[in-house]
Amino acid sequence: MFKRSFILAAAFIIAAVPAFSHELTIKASDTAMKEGQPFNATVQSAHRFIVPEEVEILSRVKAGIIEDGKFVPSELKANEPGLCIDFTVTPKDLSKSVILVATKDGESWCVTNEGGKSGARKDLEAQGLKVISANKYDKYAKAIFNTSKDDKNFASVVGHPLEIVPVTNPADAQVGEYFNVKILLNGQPYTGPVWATYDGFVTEYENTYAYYTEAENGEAHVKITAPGWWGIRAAKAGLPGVEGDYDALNLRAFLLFEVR
Ligand SMILES: [Cu+2]
Repeated sequence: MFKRSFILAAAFIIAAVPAFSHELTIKASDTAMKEGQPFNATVQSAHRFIVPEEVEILSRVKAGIIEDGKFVPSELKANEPGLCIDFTVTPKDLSKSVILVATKDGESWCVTNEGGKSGARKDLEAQGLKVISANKYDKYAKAIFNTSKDDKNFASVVGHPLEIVPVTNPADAQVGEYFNVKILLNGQPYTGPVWATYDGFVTEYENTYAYYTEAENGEAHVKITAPGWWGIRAAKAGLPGVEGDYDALNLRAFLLFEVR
């Protein structure tokens, strides 16, 4: 009897866990970027792109600017009414494109007989819970601003474990043409699914993208179909976990850029 109700409870819990988790993106609050002046942006977590939906736990998130190849973190502020996290950067050099990044350390997330719980598998088991699965979802977002035709900085690799790097200069992106990217998984060419969408494409439905392709040997090609802010996404599930903490590591990456 216990066993049967446990299985039923487990089946219900698994069904109740969304197939897609929140994705991490970056969106500007200010329109114009000026050298040496504060520029306001947000870290967003949502199922619809790019519509803010949830304020992430601040301690798990980092966001800021890449300067001279190094990450300079900004102070993060929870924006409850805006359902996002606010941060401010001060770009020092607008002779080249500017890269903003956000990362989320997902920590271990367990599906248990008492529902979804944050925490290491061994700690939850020590509390008497039955852990059905333990996953870590780490997320990486990178947004490119102030692009120009003679710039090379747009193609900088910032070193995220899963990273989408433009091959096409965003300043050259055009409706009706391909935008080429390379995708790196721990520095090696990624093979797997790639989704893309643009701001405003679909705001009613979750997890709905304008474009799908698959990267082969780290190369993917996205046909641009509208002007505005685009997001290209890659995901890698089932990487090795850490014994007692989580069974599998899952990586998600978003690249954001504007097609003018
Ligand atoms: Cu979610």
